[in-house]
Amino acid sequence: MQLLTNRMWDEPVTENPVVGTKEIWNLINTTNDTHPIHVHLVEFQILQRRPYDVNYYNRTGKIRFTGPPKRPAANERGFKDTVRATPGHITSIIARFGPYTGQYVWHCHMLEHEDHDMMRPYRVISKKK
Ligand SMILES: [Cu+2]
Repeated sequence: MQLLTNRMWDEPVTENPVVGTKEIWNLINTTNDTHPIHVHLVEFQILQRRPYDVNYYNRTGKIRFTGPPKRPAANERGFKDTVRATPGHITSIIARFGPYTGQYVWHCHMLEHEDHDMMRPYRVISKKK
């Protein structure tokens, strides 16, 4: 089964961005498929895709890059709600989370994937006082 963050849909939230702040999310694709990853609520920009050693990562949990970062194509440089996470790459996106707090989802947009179980909740939380 292909999962996000190695977790099932109904497991506790693991991503908790603070409203109004920016986060970079690194999508580490360990599969042989391209996954169109869709994040609800926000529009994001694609920073780069960088090839890495998938086998080494699967063995050790550590990142070893195998080449330089690649900039997104011209048609990918605007604000997006979905990004292709290509195999063998870490795809980095940046988003400002808001304007609302609450619970949203992010998921692979391939129906067979999102249904089994490539969909995760995330929560935009209030500013810490
Ligand atoms: Cu997928």
